[in-house]
Amino acid sequence: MVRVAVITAVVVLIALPLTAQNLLVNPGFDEADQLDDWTCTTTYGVTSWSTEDHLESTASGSMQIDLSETSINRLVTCSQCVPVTELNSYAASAWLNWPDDADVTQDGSSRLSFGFFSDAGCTTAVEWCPIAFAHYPGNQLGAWILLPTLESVAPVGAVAARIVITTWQDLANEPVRAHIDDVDFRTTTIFRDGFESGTTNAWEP
Ligand SMILES: [Ca+2]
Repeated sequence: MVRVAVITAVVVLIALPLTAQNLLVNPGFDEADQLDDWTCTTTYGVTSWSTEDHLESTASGSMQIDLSETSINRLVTCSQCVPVTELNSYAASAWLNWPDDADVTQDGSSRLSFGFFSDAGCTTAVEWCPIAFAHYPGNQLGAWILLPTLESVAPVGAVAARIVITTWQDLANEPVRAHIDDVDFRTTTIFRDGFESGTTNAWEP
């Protein structure tokens, strides 16, 4: 009986897909009152930590973005710079919620994007990738939505990528609030041999 159980366990382990690790730090905003490792720039906007969690966990929260009604050109951009390997493919996704809150009118947009850079500090861009948009009206209030997953291959010379979430107000004098949670950026390349080395050593006959 024990032997059967061991064999079953081995089969299950073999059947599990290989998954790469999320390269972002603090992607789920698990610690209260902190947005550590995210770099945010704001134009008449405010970022804060919220108890609202994508999975309704009491042990985690999200990033809250507030755009006030009293100014123009309101915008918040938050990003992280992480190392990548050239010619590997990468995918990015994020969850967003426009809360159904009487304090905000909600007429805003948010976009997810990422770009590849030739330096570890993400200052010299090599290539920017397609963008995923969310917009209210258009999305359901108070519901978490998954922004469309973006995928792209790191070009030759890329050593880092910057993952960027930008949220802005579409109409003046209408305050906007958004929650961002469970941002994900990881390689989708499990095995790659582009035969750059001049050998086929990675392949078995
Ligand atoms: Ca969370």
